[in-house]
Order: sequence, then C-alpha cells, then structure tokens
Amino acid sequence: MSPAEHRTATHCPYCALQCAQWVGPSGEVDAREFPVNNGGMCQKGWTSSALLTHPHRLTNPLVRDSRDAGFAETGWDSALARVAGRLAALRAEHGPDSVAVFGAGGLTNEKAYLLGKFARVALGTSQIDYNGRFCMSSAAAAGNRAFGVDRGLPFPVTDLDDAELVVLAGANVAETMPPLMSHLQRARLVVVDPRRTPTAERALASGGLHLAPRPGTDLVLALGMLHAAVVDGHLDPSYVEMRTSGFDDVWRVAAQWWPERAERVCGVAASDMRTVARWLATTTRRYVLTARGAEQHAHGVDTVTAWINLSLALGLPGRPGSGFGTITGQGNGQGGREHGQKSDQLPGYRHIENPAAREHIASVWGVDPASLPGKGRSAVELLDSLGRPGGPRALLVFGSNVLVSAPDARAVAERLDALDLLVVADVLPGETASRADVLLPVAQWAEEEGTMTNLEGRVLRRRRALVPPPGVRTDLEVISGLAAALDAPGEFPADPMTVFDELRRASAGGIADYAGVSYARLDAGEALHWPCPGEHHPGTPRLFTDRFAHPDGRARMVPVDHVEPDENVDDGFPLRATTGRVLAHYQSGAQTRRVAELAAVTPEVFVEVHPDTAARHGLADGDLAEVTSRRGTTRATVRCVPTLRTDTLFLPFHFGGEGAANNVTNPALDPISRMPEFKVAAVRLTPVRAPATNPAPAVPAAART
Ligand SMILES: Nc1nc2c(c(=O)[nH]1)N[C@H]1C(S)=C(S)[C@@H](COP(=O)(O)OP(=O)(O)OC[C@H]3O[C@@H](n4cnc5c(=O)[nH]c(N)nc54)[C@H](O)[C@@H]3O)O[C@H]1N2
Ligand SMILES: Nc1nc2c(c(=O)[nH]1)N[C@H]1C(S)=C(S)[C@@H](COP(=O)(O)OP(=O)(O)OC[C@H]3O[C@@H](n4cnc5c(=O)[nH]c(N)nc54)[C@H](O)[C@@H]3O)O[C@H]1N2
Ligand code: SF4
Ligand SMILES: [Mo]
Repeated sequence: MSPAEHRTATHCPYCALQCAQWVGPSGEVDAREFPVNNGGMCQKGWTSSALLTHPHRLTNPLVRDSRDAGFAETGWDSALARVAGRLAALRAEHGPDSVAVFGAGGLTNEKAYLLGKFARVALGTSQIDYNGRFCMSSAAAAGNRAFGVDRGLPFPVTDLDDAELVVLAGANVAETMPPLMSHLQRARLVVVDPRRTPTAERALASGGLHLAPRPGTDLVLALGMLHAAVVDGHLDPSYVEMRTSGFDDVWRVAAQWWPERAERVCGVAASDMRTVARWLATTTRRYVLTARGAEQHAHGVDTVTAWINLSLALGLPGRPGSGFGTITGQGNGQGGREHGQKSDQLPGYRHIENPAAREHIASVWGVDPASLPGKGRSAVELLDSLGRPGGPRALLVFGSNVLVSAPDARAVAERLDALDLLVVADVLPGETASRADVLLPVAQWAEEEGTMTNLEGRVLRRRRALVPPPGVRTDLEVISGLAAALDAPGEFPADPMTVFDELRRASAGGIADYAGVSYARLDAGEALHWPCPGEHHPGTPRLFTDRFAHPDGRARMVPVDHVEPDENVDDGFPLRATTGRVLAHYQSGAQTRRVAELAAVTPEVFVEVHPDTAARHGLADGDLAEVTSRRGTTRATVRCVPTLRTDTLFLPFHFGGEGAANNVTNPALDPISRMPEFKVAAVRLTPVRAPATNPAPAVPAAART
C-alpha cells in the first residue's frame, strides 16, 4: 500500500454495509477501520479495484442505428445531442410519459436526487422507478406502516455487539455481508431459511436454531411464534399498552395459529416456535432482523409485518439493547429510496401526491408545483409497459442490469426490444448495456465524489482517489449534460457538493431530513444518521427510543394472515425454486463475473438440489439440468445439498442468458410494495442429456464378434 498521505478514505462500491476502504493512487484497495466492518472486507471488496482498469471497461460513448448493427464510437456532444433529439421528438409526438427512467439503489444520494429531478423537471415524465422495488420495497412499506418511518436499521450495527439473541429471517449475512458477522459473535442466532446456509451453520454453532420453512411461509411461522409467546405468558403487556395500537386485532388472527397448525403449513416444528418465543421473551438484549428471504414475496409486506408484530408483542423496538430492523442491500439501498427516484416519491421521503410536498419541492426546484407529474408505474409494471400502446417508447437506465435481475427475463427482453430507444449509462457492457442504442460510459466509485447512506441510515462520504479515464463522465455530468441538451428549465449542476446542498434543502422538513448533514461535517469525521435537521443537530443513531413516527407516537400492529405463494405446485411443476446470492458474486454479476478471482470461486450457475430429489429425477452431482417454470428455463449444474429441503431448489441469480435464475421467476407483485415474488416459483427439474460428442463409429454387423 502506498504511503498514507497518498491514499484516499472511501467505501466499498458494492453492498449496504459500505465497508470502509483505502484506495491508493494506482487504485490499490485496502481495508480501513470503521465501525461497520471492524477493519474487514469480503472478497468482493478486496478485489474491487480489478474493474477500474478492466479491458471490458467502457471508455467512449457508443451508438448504433439499429439493434442488429454494431456499436460505433462517438463523442459526448454528439451522443448527448442524439439522445436529447430523439427524446424531444418522442415527447412531442407521444407526450412526456413516452420517456421513462430506471435508477438504482447503488447510485449515490446526489445521483438519485438529480435523476428524480431530471425525470420530473427536464423530461416532465411520471415514468421513473428503480431497482429498489426488487430489493427493499416490502420492508420499507411494512416499516412505514408499523413505525411511520422506514430506516433499515433504526440503530447502529455496533448495538448488535452485545446482543444475546438475534433472529435472522431470510438473511444469509455470512455470505451477503460477511464483516457484519463480527458484530454477531456473542449472540445466540436463530436463522430462518429453507437452506442450511453458512449463516445457519453459525446459528447451530452458537447454540441457536436453524428453522427451515417451506419458501413463502414465514408469515405463518411468525404467527405461530406470536401465538406461542402469548399463550406461554411472554407478552409484554405494559409495552403493548403504552407503545402500540392494534394488538387485539392482531391477536384475533394469531389466536388461530397455534404452533401445531402453523407447523402443518410451514414445516417448522411447533416446539421450535415455542423455544424461539421463549428465548426472545427471556433475554434482555434481543433483535429480530429480516432480509430478502422474508421480503421478496407477493405477500412480503405482510410477512415483514408479521415479524414486526412479534417484535412489538415482546417489546423489542425502541428499547435500549433490543430492536427490529431490516438489513438493506445495495450500497445506497437506504439513501436510494429517500431522494425521489421512486415513482411515488419526492426528495426527503415525501409523497408525490401530497400537495404540501409538491409545493415545497417545486419551490426548491424553481418550478410551478402544477408542472410536477404525479405517481408513475412501479419497476416491474414499468418494464412490462415498455413499447406497449400507451407505454413508454424510450428508457434511460442508470445502474441496473434489468435483463438479468428483473423477474421473468424473457418478457423483459421482449419489452426492451419493443422500445424505440434504449439508453444505458454503465461502466461495463453488461447484458442490458449491450442491448442499448446508446451506451454512455460512466465513472466508477473510486473516481467520483458523493455520499451514500448505509444500512444504519448513516451518511458516508464516497471520495475520489483517481481521475476517470479520458472519455468517461460521471453520472452527474451525464444527467447535467442531457438536461442542457434538452434545454430543460431549472438547475442541473454536475458538481456533487452543489447537488448535495440542494438535496439538503429539498429534504428539509421531510421524513429523511438531511438538512444538517454537510460534506464538511462528514469530512470532519462526524457520524451522522438521519434525521439530522440542523447544522448543530447530532443526527439520530437510534430511532423510536421515546416514540414512533406516527402522529400518536405509537407503533401500529396490523393484522395479517397467511396467504399461499402466488404460484402453487402441481404435477407439471412439482418443486419450488427459490433464488438468492453467493459470496463471490454481486447482483446481476455484471461486475463480479469479470473479476478473475471471483469468477474462479463461482464460475457458473448451479442449482442446489437435495440428493434424494436429484436421484428421483435421474440426476447426480455435477450433471447439467434444466429448471423450468411456466415462464422459462434455467440451465444449471446440479449441486447436491443434503441439508436442503427435498421440495425446494435454489438458484443464484448472478448469471445471464440460459443460466439466468430470472428465466423462471414469477413477476407476481405484492399489492402494496409492488415487489416481485423472486423467492418462490413452481418448477420442474429435468436432466439435460449431453449430446454425444464422439458418437461411436457405426460398426458393420459382420465385424462384431
Ligand atoms: N455476496 C453478495 N452480497 C450481497 C449482494 C450480492 O449480490 N452478493 N447483494 C446485496 C443486496 S442488494 C442485497 S438485497 C442483500 C441481500 O441479502 P440476503 O437477503 O441475505 O440475500 P439472499 O440470498 O437474497 O436471501 C437470503 C436468504 O433467503 C433465503 N430464502 C429463500 N426463500 C425464503 C423464504 O421463503 N423465507 C426465508 N426466511 N428465507 C428464504 C435464501 O435461501 C437465502 O439464503 O445482499 C447484499 N449483499
Ligand atoms: N431472482 C432474483 N432476482 C433478483 C434478486 C433475487 O434475490 N433473486 N434480488 C434483487 C435485488 S435485491 C436487487 S438489489 C437487484 C439488483 O440487480 P441490478 O439492478 O441489475 O443491480 P446490479 O447487478 O448491481 O447492476 C448494476 C449495473 O450498474 C452498473 N453500475 C455500477 N455502479 C454504477 C454507477 O455508479 N452508475 C451507473 N450508471 N452504473 C453503475 C454495473 O456495472 C451494473 O451493470 O436484483 C434483484 N433481482
Ligand atoms: S461486505 Fe459489502 S461493503 Fe463490505 S467489502 Fe463486502 S461487498 Fe463491500
Ligand atoms: Mo438488493
């Protein structure tokens, strides 16, 4: 590592833990001491510099006249003029909603903010949404409903250090945020996951439990535990009385879910439900945390609500040393959902249909409130509307590889192909970028300034250690340049601090209030968790200590009941496929599949199958198989896993093409969050008979003896 004075303090480009890094003058990366990561990083963080100088890196704007043609390099002025010209023509002919924008939870706060403003002011479109719908939307909706505010962890990660018990529902943190495990050393862990993940192994080693429900039945499991807690005398009546409302309605449902009945639905032993309820009630420092396994369902909001209800009945949220939280996902999964790239949202976590919110934001933007569009389509619905009558005819994508990561990949490919214009800003030629008409090369994390908000709602500084390659611009420069080429009203500065200062004013008075957060305070090392409403406000590391964010100060317990997953198994599709992550790859794999060290760990897609299930289908470890749902097929190599449920298969979603897990996933949406059901699809498993590569030579019968 280079001398200390030449290295720059920043954070990892990938997940929401935002481990602290040093980046040296040649891009070399080292771990940096910071509360969330305790000086550690995972393999992805350690190898993140590989992409800075990767030969596939995009370094020039690329354009083409048709999808069949090859790309040609062009200059920035000509690329931006071309995009602006076509967008203006589409708007003139078909109206502003004919142009759509797709953002991402990996974008900095500044980018997310400017992108939302660009859509509403420069394009005048309501059609903007982002990949956070695939990620956090169910937990966010449940948190808003119960607590009146959505901040993934309403306490710092370091509070977990002293926990005695942590229930992880659908979270495989040992692979998805490995350094987070350093905060779970003392705790007994209960892991709820249909698979015996490395996190579940840790639970067993900690003296805890691994509960393996049938995918999509966590809600019943939580109801069974609530039933057990109440019947066994563990309810915290004074907390429920003082700090919550709605318990009676919740109990009316939970009363019907005695553990044995819940067991029949979810497959977890009733005795284990009673044990966990007792552990939760009889330890002092205890937490319930959810992640995508519990959330990515067509009833994900209600499922998270069921875990919240259990936590409230036992008095966890807002009590020192205890709590409920959700582990966010993408680097800026938290900040990315606060500043207005969501279809129903304006900056500061304001609602776009609230007249006071529109008035405030319009005044910051210097436009007439009436000119701001209303609510647009959610991500899956937006993708589904592309190129259809009345749907958008152009799409601008910033920071998402939807062809691999959105559910029902074949349908997404059809919709992208139906567009008149696809513009992608990316650092690499991933699957979606490669399908674009115009491809705009952007800077990477170590080449730009900005802020990110980590899983604890703490605002962090991303700092520039390197100059981007010539020909590459930052996302902010791209958005600013496009606004200028469109002759847009309002200001679209490309300087991150200028954008952030405007974001502060826009967020002021909102739920996610950043008014008091400044680059100067962050650079001075202050730990600022929102809300931070003033220059002298210390920020809010812990929410809910005195009151919840609803007007009456109480948390709302909302009655929820079991609903089967959207798609049932039947003779044609007798198994359930669930999907998720492995340690070495990140998301759609657009980045990590190109990093040699990571590709060596997990070179290709696999499907986890119980050995008995594999044998029943004529398959063994290492065989090639097809997993087929009502929508499509994923080809993957069989990995026999004896600890897996026999009715369940698991596919990582980090691969594209024939190996894309999303060829089979179900785009059924949660009615509230519009989150797709990534975690359960009805499938069948079939062997792929490899074509004989060396067919035996035909031997004349007479020669056989
Ligand atoms: N290595 C790596 N780390 C990452 C990422 C990555 O792509 N790779 N992505 C980041 C992002 S954006 C996110 S959102 C987080 C996600 O972090 P996690 O939520 O931990 O990751 P997943 O693997 O999607 O899902 C967790 C587990 O849910 C289980 N599961 C499936 N169905 C069910 C169910 O019905 N109920 C329950 N209880 N569990 C179920 C799966 O078996 C899986 O082990 O990770 C972040 N960190
Ligand atoms: N089956 C299944 N599907 C899933 C999930 C699942 O569990 N199962 N999980 C879902 C979840 S939780 C998530 S978060 C999504 C994520 O999936 P995606 O939305 O596809 O996210 P990434 O793969 O991170 O895509 C990021 C893209 O943006 C580029 N990029 C990186 N940084 C920047 C930047 O600063 N600016 C720009 N312009 N581009 C950048 C990368 O090169 C890459 O091409 O996948 C979802 N899809
Ligand atoms: S855990 Fe997340 S933030 Fe930390 S090094 Fe790994 S990918 Fe980066
Ligand atoms: Mo995510």
